[in-house]
Amino acid sequence: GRVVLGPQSLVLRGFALPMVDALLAGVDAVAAQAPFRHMETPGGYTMSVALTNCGQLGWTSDARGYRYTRTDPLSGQPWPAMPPAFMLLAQAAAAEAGFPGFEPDACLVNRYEPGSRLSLHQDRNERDYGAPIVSVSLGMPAMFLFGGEQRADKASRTPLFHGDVVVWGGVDRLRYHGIMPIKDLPHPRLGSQRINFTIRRAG
Ligand code: MD5
Ligand code: FE
Repeated sequence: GRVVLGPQSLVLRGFALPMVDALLAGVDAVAAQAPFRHMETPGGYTMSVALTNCGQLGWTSDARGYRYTRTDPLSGQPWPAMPPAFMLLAQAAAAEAGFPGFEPDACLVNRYEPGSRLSLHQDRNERDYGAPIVSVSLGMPAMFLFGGEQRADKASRTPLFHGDVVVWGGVDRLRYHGIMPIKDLPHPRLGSQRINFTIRRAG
């Protein structure tokens, strides 16, 4: 089913389930080339979420700030190519949500362990806010927080489950959002972790 989060954002429940095998193989291939790591924030904290990237551009955080780079700072090599299954799924979900012609060039892959969280933030390092962001959730469930355009705006809570796909765009693109600390509810396939990847047009 579909759950409306906002005027131009939508949860597609279970949309990724038919492709889970290919998606997990893609995550493993990406992580083999560009391992998950805990990045530093400009404020001096270490992120509780481990992340990596694939595609032409990858998101990085360090003491200097947040930005997209063409190479992995750990290896100096280009980020791994975006697995075809990621691209196909993202384009199908975007079209389904009313964003035809999505041409992503970046994918940020997050790995959560019990207790990992992502505090309220906006995604504003991409060049063109006209393109949507497509997010895929795998493994343990999470409680997604969805606020407004101001940090202080009240946030709604929506659970996200294995196989759910969310599409954000248009007027909802710059809304604050986050993930509550993950509870340890081991998943039959992925154990005590949650994988989320977000497919974007960054450049
Ligand atoms: C996650 N990831 O589940 C979360 C939520 C991120 C991030 O927030 O930046 O990697 S996926 C939700 C999301 C992503 C991008 C934009 C918006 C929501 N949004 O505009 O609300 O790991
Ligand atoms: Fe985000």
